[in-house]
Amino acid sequence: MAKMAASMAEGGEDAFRKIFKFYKRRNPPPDFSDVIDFSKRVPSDQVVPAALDPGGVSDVEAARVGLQPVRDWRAFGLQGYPGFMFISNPFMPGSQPSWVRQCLKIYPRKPNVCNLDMHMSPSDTQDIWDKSVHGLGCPPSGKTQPKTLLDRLRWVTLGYHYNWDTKTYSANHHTPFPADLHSLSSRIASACGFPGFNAEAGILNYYRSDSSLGIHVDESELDHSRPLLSFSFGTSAIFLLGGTRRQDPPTAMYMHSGDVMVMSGQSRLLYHAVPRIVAAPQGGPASETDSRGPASPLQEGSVVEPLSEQDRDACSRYTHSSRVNVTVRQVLGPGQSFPETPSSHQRTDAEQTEGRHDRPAEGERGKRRRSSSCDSVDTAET
Ligand SMILES: O=C(O)CCC(=O)C(=O)O
Repeated sequence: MAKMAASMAEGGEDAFRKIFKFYKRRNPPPDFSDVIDFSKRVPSDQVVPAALDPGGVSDVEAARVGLQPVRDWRAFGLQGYPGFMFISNPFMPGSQPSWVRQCLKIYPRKPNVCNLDMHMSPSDTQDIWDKSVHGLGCPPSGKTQPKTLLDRLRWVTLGYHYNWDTKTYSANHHTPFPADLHSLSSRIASACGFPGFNAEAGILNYYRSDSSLGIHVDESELDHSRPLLSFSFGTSAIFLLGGTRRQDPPTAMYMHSGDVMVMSGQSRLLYHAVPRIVAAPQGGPASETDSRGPASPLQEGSVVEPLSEQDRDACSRYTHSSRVNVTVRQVLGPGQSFPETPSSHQRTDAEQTEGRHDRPAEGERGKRRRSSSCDSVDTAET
C-alpha cells in the first residue's frame, strides 16, 4: 500500500473517501508521488509482472483490432489484488485514433443510449458528431455560444443498456453490441486467460478536465466470474482501486491513453473511482491519439478503419482536454438468462426511457448514481 494511503487509513472509517478527496483537491494540488505509473519502470514491491497467454490470440487477430502482438504487451498485477491486471497501452502505433473515433462518432448513435436522451428528443440527439464537429475544441467565444452536444455527452450505454434507476440490465432493453468492440474485447480477454468472453454490455464515460467518477462497485452483471474490461483514451486520469469494503484504503495509479485494465476473480468486485483527470506526468507517454495513422498497413479483415483528415483532427482536438473510458462487461454466464421478475415482464423499453425522463434531472447536472455502493458520477455539468 502506498505511504500516503497507509497514513490516511489510520483515521479509520472511509479511508477511500479521504483519499478520493485528496486527489480531487485543486488547491493546493495534491502530491502525486505515490501514484503508480505503469508506463515507467515501476517499483517492484507493489507491482508484479502478469502472465499472459500469447497463444490465446494470434498476431494477425491482434493486428485486426489494432493491438500489438501479445508477447510485446507490458502487463502487470498488483500485490494484494489477485485478478487485477494492467496492460500498459497494448495498441499498435497509430491505431488509437480509430477507437477514439468510434467512441465519439459511432457509439453515441442510435440505437445506443446516452445521457442527452433524458432531456432531448431522438432527432436532436441523432448525429451528435456531425452537429458538434465544427465547434470541437474551440473555446466559447462568449456566453451566448452554446456548448456542443459532444461537450455535453457524459455517458453512452451499449448492448444490454444499464438502467441507472433500477441498477439492472434486462432482456427487454437490448440493442446489438458493436461488433468491432466485441472483437477487441474478446482478444484482450483471451490473452488474459478468459477465452469465450462475450461482450454484452458497455458503458462509455466521457470526462472533461474537471470530471470525476465516484466510488463504486460494478456488481449489476449476473455472472461475476467473467472479467470487467476497461479501455482508456485521451487525457490521463488517476484511478483508485480499493478493497471489498468501503473503508479499505485504495491504491492510486495513472491511466494513460491506450491503457487497458482487467478486473477479474477476487478483484472483480472491488471498490474503485476516478477522482481526477490529469495531464500526463513529465516523462510519461506521448499522446498516441494525435498520431497520423497506422504505422503498418491494415490487416485484411481489420476492424480498425483509417480516419478521414477531418475526423482525425476532431478526435485529436477532443482528446487534448478530455478522456473517454469504455468498460465492457459480460452480463450473463453461458446458458444463464435474466430472472423472470414481474418488472421484466411489464416494463417496455419506452417505459424505461420515460422513467429516466421523470427522474430529478441528475443527468442535467452531470450526476448519476451507479449502484447502491456508489457515491456519484461527478462529471462536469451537462
Ligand atoms: O473511467 C474509468 O476509468 C472507470 C470507469 C468505471 O469505473 C465504470 O464505468 O464503472
